[in-house]
Amino acid sequence: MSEAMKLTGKSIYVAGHAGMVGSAIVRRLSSEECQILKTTRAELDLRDQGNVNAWMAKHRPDVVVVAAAKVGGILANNTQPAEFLYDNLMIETNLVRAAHEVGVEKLLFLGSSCIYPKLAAQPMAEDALLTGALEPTNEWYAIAKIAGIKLCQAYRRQYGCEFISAMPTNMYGQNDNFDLATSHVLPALLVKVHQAKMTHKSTIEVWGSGAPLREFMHADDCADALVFLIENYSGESHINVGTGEEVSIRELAETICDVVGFDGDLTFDRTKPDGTPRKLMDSGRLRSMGWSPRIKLREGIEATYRWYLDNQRIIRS
Ligand code: GFB
Repeated sequence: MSEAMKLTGKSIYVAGHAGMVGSAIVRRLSSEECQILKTTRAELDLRDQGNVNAWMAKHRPDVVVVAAAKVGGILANNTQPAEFLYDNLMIETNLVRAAHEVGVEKLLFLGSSCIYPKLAAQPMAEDALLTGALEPTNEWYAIAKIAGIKLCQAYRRQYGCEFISAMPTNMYGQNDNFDLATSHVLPALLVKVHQAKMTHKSTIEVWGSGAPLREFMHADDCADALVFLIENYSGESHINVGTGEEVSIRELAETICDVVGFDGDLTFDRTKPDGTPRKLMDSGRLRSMGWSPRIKLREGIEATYRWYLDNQRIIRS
């Protein structure tokens, strides 16, 4: 850890501010006295190097948060490998290089727990990176995110840039993607269970065997950890951001049924992939710096369901 960075008076570019994590970061930063810079996809295509360079040269932010990414659940990752690799590589390389060119003070790059090998020892510590083969359903996304970590390390080593990386676990919360074909499991099951309740169905379909274990973190907890890292962490290693608690997909589905108030049965579609059998991160480094999560899974699911009910008309589904 280096000297703490104060965000007061800084201009902070949150790339990806409309997404689940980006919007949570913007909410979290609203309590700091800083200026938040945002760009919409229509204003600035982050895959376009020339436009990113020009935007960065004009606005010269003090801090950049790379929360923009092409993201999705297991099926989207498995069926759109080209975009998951290309879009993510372009977004991160354009932002990192442009940030260096204009002398950004600090940059935070966001990755994902899928950077670790499919069969990594659990819980997965930061040094498990590149010690084994990746999970095939998301290796395209994982390779792009590993390249992003390495890019930050390379600019730090060669040019002394204050570029750091954080690897959040599976996240959920408001502004998530609720489209059943492309979403992650938690929003997908919320929608399926809600629809089953409303249409008086007797079962809902869960993909895979229900046995995989996952660790879930509410986006607001994650945003708090990310701001903590910007303020307090400087180093070459990426930092894991997780809760340390895992549940099986079956248990998750049962909790969601309980929260929504649906007492039908679960059926398991085993033609769909399970993906990584277990994905629990060792977030000991972050804990030892003094940060801990606050939102329990059930409480976070309840809040997300309330948000979903209030925003059904405007959300992507
Ligand atoms: O959340 P999810 O799509 O992503 O799936 P991953 C987690 C588990 O939930 C898998 C099962 O075992 C799915 O088969 N599952 C059950 C479902 N029902 C459903 C459903 O209706 N929809 C979805 N989507 N899953 C992603 C990676 O992996 O995690 C990304 O592909 C990224 O690259 C992200 O790393 C955090 O946890 O398997």
